[in-house]
Amino acid sequence: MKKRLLILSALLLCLVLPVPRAAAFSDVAPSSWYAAAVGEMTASGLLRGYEDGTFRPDRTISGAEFVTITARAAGLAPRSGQCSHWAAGYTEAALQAGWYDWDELPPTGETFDQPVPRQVAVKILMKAFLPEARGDYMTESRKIADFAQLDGRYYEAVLAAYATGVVRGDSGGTFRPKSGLSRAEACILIQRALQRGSAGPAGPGGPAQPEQPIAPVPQPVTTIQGGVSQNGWLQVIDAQLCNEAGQPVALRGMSSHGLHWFPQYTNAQSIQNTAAYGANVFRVAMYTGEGGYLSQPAAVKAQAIAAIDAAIAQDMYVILDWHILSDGSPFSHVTEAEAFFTEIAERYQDSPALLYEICNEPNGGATWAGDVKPYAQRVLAAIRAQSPKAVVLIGSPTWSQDIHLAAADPVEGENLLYTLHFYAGTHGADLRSRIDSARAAGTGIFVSEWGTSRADGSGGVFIEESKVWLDFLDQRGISWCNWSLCDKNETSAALQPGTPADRPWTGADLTASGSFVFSRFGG
Ligand code: IDC
Repeated sequence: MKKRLLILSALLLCLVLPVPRAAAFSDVAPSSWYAAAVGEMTASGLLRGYEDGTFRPDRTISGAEFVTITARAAGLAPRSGQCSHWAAGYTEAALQAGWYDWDELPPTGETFDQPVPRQVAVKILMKAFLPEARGDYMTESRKIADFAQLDGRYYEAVLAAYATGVVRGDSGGTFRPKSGLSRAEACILIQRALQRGSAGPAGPGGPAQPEQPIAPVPQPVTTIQGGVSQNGWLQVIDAQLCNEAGQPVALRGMSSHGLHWFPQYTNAQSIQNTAAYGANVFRVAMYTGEGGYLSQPAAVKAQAIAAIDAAIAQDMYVILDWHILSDGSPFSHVTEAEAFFTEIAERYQDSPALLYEICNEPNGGATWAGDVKPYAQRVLAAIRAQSPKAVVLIGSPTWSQDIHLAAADPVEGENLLYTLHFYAGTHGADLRSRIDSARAAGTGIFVSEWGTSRADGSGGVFIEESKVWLDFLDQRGISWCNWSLCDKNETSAALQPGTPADRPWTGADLTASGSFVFSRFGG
C-alpha cells in the first residue's frame, strides 16, 4: 500500500512539475478520449512511444507490453527472466507476484508478443492494484451483456473490476473477454486501476463500491513551438491551442506598448530581435482610447498594419489587440470595432498568422452578460464573415480576470480562447486556480498580457512570482505575451531607456524584466 502511495505521489508530482519537452506523439490527437491518460502516463515515465514519435494507440497491446507497463506502474522490480525476450524480467516478476498463472503467459516467452486477452489483462490489473476488491455477483454480472463468454477463473477479477469502475464496458454493454485491447484502452484501464488502487480497495466481500468521480487534475501538455510556416493555421481543440496538424502548440512572445506611443519597437528589426531570442508571437496593442485609434483612426490603423506585416515577415504569429482600457465597456464602440475588424479580417483572410484579440480589458461597470458577451458575438460575426477559422481571443470583466463568467456562459463558435491577464506582483494562486477551473469546464485560455511588475506596470520586478506563473502556464501548454516591448521608465518595460530600434539587441539592452522574459520564450 505504501509503495503504491509512493508511486501515485510520484505520478502526481509529475503532473505538477514541468514535463520534459518530449515531442507529443504525432498520432495522439489532443481531442481523443485517451489523450489525457497517454499524456499523464508518458509524463510519469510509465509509457514510451515508438522511436518514430508515434504511440500507435489503435495497435493491439501484447502481453509483454501490458505486463511491463503494469509492473512499472506498480513498482515491481524486474527479476531474472527465463528467456531472452526484452520483457522477460518484468514478466518473471509478475508471475512470481501471482498476477497470473504459468499457462496464461508462459515465462518461456512464446506468446509474449501476442495480444493479451481482456479477461487476462483485467485479472493482472486487479491483482496488481486492487487485490482485495470484490464485486457482488448479482449486481455486477448484470452489467455485462456477454457474461456467458467469460471463463470462470476470471469471474472474481472482472466482477471486482466492474464494481470498482476500473472497467465500464463498451456502449453495447459487452466486455469481449477473449478479444485483445488497444494500447489506448490499456492505458486508460491501467490508469484507472492505479488511481482506484491507491484510494483504498473495497473490503473482501464488502458492498460494491460506487464509481469515484475522478477529480479534474491538470494534465501536463507537451507543446511544440515554431513559426507560421511550421504550424500553419492554428485551431483550438478541447481548450488547447493546436497547430494545423492538431499538435498542441505554445506561442510565447512580447506585447508592444501602445502602438501610437512606441511605434519604433514594432518595426521589423525590433520584432526580429525578439524572434532571435525564441519568440514566435508578437502582440500589437492598439489602444482605442488614450489618443489611440478612436482619435486618429487612419494613422493608427496604418501603424497596426505595418506592425502586423513586420511580424508576418519574421514568420511569427501576430495578435491584433483592440486595446480598450479607459473606454471600460467594449460595447461603447462596438460599431467601430465591427468596421475595423471587418476590414482587417478581409485584408488578412488568407494569412494563418493573425489572431484577433477583440477587447483587451473590459473594466468599470462592464458585465459579461450585458456588455462583453453581446459585443463578442457581434465582432466575432464580423470577423467570421471574412475569416472563417482564425483564432479569436475574448476578454472578460475586471481587466480580463473574470474567465469564470465566460466559462459559465461561453460565446458560441469555433477556435475561441479567453484571455487571462495577470501581473506577478499583484495576482497569484487565486487567479491560477480560476484557470484550472475554466479549463476543466472546457474553456481554453490565452495569457495575451502579463507583467513581471504590479498591475500598474511598476514595482518589483517580481521574478520569483513570475517563475511560478510561467511554470504553471508551460505545464498546461498555455500561450503568453509579456507587457511590454518598450523603453519606458517603468519596471514592466523590457528595454533599457533609449534602446535603439534599428539594430540587434544584446543582454545589456534588456532590463531585469526583459532579461527574465526573453530567457523564457523557449519555455
Ligand atoms: C499601462 C502602461 C503605462 C500606461 C498605462 C495607461 O504600462 O505605461 O501609462 O497603461 O495607458 C494593463 C493594460 C495596460 C497597462 C498595464 C500596466 O492592458 O494597458 O499598461 N496593465 O498597468 N492591464 C493590467 C495592467
